[in-house]
Amino acid sequence: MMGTVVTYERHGSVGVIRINNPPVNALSHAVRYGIMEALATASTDDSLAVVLSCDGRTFIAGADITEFGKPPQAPSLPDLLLTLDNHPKLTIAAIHGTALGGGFEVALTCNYRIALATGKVGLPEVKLGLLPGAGGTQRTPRLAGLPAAVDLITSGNPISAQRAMTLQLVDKVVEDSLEDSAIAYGVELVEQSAPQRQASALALSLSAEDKYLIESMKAKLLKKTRGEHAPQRILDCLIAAAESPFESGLKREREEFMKCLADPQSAALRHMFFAERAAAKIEKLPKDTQPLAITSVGIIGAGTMGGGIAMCFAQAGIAVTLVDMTDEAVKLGLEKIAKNYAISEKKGRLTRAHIDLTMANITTSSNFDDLANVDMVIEAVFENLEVKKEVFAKLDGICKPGAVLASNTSYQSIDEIAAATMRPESVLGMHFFSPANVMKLLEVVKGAASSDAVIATAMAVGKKIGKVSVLSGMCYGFIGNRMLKHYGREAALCLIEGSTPAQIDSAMESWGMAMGPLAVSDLAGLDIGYKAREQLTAEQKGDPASYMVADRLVEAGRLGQKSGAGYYQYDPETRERQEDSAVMSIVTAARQELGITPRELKDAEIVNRLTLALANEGAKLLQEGIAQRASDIDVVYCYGYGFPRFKGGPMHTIESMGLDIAVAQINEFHGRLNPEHWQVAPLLAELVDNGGQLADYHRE
Ligand code: 3H9
Repeated sequence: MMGTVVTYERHGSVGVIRINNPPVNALSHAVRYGIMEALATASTDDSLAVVLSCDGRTFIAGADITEFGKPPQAPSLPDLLLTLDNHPKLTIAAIHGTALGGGFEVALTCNYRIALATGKVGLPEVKLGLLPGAGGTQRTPRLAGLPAAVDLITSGNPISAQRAMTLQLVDKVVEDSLEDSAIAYGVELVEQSAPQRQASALALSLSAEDKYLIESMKAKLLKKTRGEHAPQRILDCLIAAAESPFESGLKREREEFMKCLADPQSAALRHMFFAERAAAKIEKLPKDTQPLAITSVGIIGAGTMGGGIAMCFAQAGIAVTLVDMTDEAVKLGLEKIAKNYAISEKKGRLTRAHIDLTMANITTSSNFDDLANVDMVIEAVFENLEVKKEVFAKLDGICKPGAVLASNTSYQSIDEIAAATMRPESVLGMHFFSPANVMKLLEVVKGAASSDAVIATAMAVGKKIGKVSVLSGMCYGFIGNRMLKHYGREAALCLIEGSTPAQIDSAMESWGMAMGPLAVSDLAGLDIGYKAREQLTAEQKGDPASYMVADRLVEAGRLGQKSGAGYYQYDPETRERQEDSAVMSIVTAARQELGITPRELKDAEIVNRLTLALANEGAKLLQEGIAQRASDIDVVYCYGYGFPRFKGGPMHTIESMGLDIAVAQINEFHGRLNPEHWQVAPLLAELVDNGGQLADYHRE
């Protein structure tokens, strides 16, 4: 009965409602309907208690995210939970895997909760721009108290079953045999005449301390989750939980949930949820492709980048051999790693025992021959093609057959690097972002000869070390840096046309970017771009208006944060940036030299120019097949370049503004600004003509 996704069967005096909706038992319409039917059956049979449990790898992991935005189908989750809350029999949730979101709300509505010790519970809705919309904001504080509820719901992070028991969100934890234990627990509760405990009936009030906590959390979250709406709405619901009866609080929660659901921020965050998962998939990869086993890695270059990469692997339990030219260089590299870990220890993020174990995974050497037996090598030396080719030729003679040879280059040709070896099929790019131990993005760059197994291996290793990996085809700068060039150019042009560094950065930061483009340049070091331009011809450098100010700053000794000044002056203690009239003098002189009469630029023009420059180039990359799908580009920008996830990345941004509007704006820039910079990407024009969407575009 109940169809295949939900079944109901009797185990003596206990009825068991079992959900089987792989992969994560999400609360799709069929599941909600099935549970409703099963509850109806259980209410009329002679069972004394009802256990709700799940097949497969997890308890219900939440509402079915694919159903959001589609016409609602009864029963809604709130209606289902109303029935569950008022069920005549004693109800018990049996939790394994991850009881998340609506799934945990189902469990919280049951009278009792039993969990496997390995289980986790949480309310991650905030990560989707939502809030728990089926009583989670009202039941959690009633069971666990307001401070714990604030923490759980605003962070969205899951907690262990044990911790949940401490917080009274779970009543019993067992090591194994969950369903049998749940049935036995039901019998035991009935025998003890245990009450049908309803979280909705528990009292909650708002103490002066709670009020203070919520107010301070509001201010803290306003800063930390700058621009995001859901965290503030969550706190409003929690206040309502404490200040009003359950039914009114539930009504408030429903209203706020519906606001979140209709908010473009949630659409963007849900897009990112699926984008991250899609990015892991390699199109046209033969099904039988097996990633190679990677248990040891060699990293060449013990500088900031190589050291950061070494930390990622060591933390994942993979043996690392960190190699540099001299003993002194590797010693310095190792010291830097130890210093980074010491900071994490001081901040309470890592324990000394964990750090010691991690550091034990790293050995150092100044002899390349020590890489003879490693499964993978990642080269992180100076960004120079000739140097990289030399390194790879050397590795070719040393490494065992089948070892994966990866370059961490940000720009250089993987094909030329691969051609320096006799095994180009083993060579590819693995582009980490600085600081490599912090930034989540990994661009896996496929060379013309890279084998399927080698690509699959790099993607799998990326996942193992906690990165979000995105596959990129070969072009100068790959996905991220090729697009960045256009973003940086527009920032520089806005400055010289009449803006200031502070206006440009704060326009982008208010819009949601983690850091404005000129502040980022200061952080990275202005000398890097300067040196790169020195290698280029005047034609390759492009419009002098797009780099003259940056050149002049470097020539004046302003290299960015590292020299205490760049586009800004930096406080030596706090590193806080301050506007500097000396910069505007340089800008004014450059304007005069180029014959530019400054004009006033609106923040909206700055934001539009910078985001459209990114997206237009992104569309070109997509049509060229450099990116597999539009959402991969969004993942690159959100995880590698501080693009706000709640805007969903540059491609989602233009898709949601309307591609026709985006194209019209690019055409307006084409007419008014440098027309060479503003050529509509042919793909965008095609999609507008035939009413297509970026999200559906797949290159044949
Ligand atoms: C909510 O509950 C709102 C309520 O408060 C109120 C309602 C009124 N729906 O991540 P994985 C898919 S909001 C649909 O690779 P893992 C996923 O796309 C929801 N699909 O596995 C993937 O598909 P594919 C609150 C979902 O083992 C496949 O399942 N809940 C959902 O690494 C495997 O996923 C959440 O936010 C879903 N809810 O991690 C939890 N979840 O194979 C979201 C997953 O085609 N889920 N899929 O790419 C997760 O955090 C992780 O999936 C989980 C498993 C930890 C469960």
